[in-house]
Amino acid sequence: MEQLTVATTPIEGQKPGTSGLRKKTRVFMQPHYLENFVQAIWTAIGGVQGKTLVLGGDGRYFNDRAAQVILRMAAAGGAARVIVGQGAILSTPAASNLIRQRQTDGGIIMSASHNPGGIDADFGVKFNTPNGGPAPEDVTNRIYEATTKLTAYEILESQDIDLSTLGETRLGDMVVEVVDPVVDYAALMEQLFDFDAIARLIAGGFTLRFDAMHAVTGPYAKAILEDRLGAAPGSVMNATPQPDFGGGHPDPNPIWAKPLVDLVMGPDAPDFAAASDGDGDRNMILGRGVYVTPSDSLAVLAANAHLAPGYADGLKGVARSMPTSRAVDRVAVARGLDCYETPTGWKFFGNLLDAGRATLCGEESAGTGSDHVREKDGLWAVLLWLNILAVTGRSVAETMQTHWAEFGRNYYTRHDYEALDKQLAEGLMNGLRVRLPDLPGQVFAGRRVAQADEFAYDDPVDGSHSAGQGLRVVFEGGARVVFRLSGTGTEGATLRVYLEDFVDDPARLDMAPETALADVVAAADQIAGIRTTTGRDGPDVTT
Ligand code: VG1
Ligand code: CO
Repeated sequence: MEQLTVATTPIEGQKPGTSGLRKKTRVFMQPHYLENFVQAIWTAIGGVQGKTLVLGGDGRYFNDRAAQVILRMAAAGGAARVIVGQGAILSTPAASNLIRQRQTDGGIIMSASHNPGGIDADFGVKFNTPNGGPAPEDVTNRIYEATTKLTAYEILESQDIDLSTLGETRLGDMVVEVVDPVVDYAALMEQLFDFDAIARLIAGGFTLRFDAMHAVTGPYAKAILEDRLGAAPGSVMNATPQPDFGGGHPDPNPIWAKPLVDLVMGPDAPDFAAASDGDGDRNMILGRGVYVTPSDSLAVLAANAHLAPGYADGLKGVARSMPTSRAVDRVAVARGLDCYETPTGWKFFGNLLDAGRATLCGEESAGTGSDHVREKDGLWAVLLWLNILAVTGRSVAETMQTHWAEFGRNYYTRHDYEALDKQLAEGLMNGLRVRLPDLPGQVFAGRRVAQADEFAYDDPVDGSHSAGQGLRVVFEGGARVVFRLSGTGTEGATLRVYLEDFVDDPARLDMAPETALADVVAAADQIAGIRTTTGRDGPDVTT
């Protein structure tokens, strides 16, 4: 086998966003594109000589080809071993688990998460550090810097490696170890949760549905929910991963998982339903007649996690991303827990988890997780919910009523304006940024602004500073609007508007969120001039 040094030049725009580098698949398929980025990762981590890495992805189009390239480049860089999920498949949390469990030097996850897959859709590559978590900003900055200076990359010339058979093979001097993607992850779940209690609940007639959305969690959910916990065959829907996710967006929210939401709102509703995303790190929780907003789900899990064996000793603290509703803060206050507010993106939770300051973390974008891995974890959230329901004997609806009665309710919704012209979206944000100091005291749609600022984060563990993390406007009485541009989109710009209001009047806990938040929505539009600037009548996606 020959080792090649291929001359290349820097490719513009290889800057990792909220979660790795995401681009159109065809962009990734351009000559040198993937290779350049992988070489930049190697540079940023001081090379891969003698190192052990984990590799896997969500199975989307180009996953298999990219895996072969990454393996050849790891071998060329002198890596000792790469642990690969069979078929180059690993869910993001399973990859995080393997990186930690096998004490590796990190790993590469091939995914564009909830973005659609296919040759005309999206692809992505992300590096995770030895703690199992997404590379923090200093590493992603180094990766980006390396992409701007590349002159060559190293790759081994070889035939494709067979990734369909479990066991060890060699690529040059490097060992390629193909592992079952599900086994270790399922074993971890069994340690954290009372599988017997959940199995008894299900045996007693409790029904559930899990929508894998033709994405990576199908095999995981079937193995755990159906095979181990006894859910009826077929409880896991859309269970076979497909390179284009069946043509849909593998995004577990009421828009893209509408059939599941319709099911729980209809006459044949199961007791519990859930969905996960392309790479298995997100979750949506539903019960008969109810959709649980992700921010509420985080709060419920924080309030009840001690009911599961893995968390029986209580929580060290909780953390949420800034735009996530402050429902979990109320639980933290009531239970005497530290509560951290971080920028958007799981990479910001890593230090808090490593330092033992937080046990549970969550984001409004349907991400919840704990210190069991260093990624958010969709199936984990589903199992924690099931464990809690098994212990309390309550339905999902009763769980929410009980929670709101105790802690009050943070009504919450997010409005996304997608594929906006980039300059226009940046102009809107810049215009608003300069007006922030003038907002306090002004009244919009009957709401008086108490405070307005741009969020920045000082990491309490390593002291790193992250600026420009979203514009927030807080109103008297506790309502809040946050404006942010997405860092995962691959087309133009996506404006996210996060809307929240707190209510603890027992008579007002049962409103429709769009009613409860109507004037906050109106205030947000007046403040930012969204309709006039974008020319849009309303958001493309409401979650
Ligand atoms: C979005 C979400 C963020 C999440 C990120 C990655 O980022 O808002 O909360 O961590 O996606 O999730 P942005 O920058 O587009 O708002 V995943 O499941 O796509 O890896
Ligand atoms: Co994801």
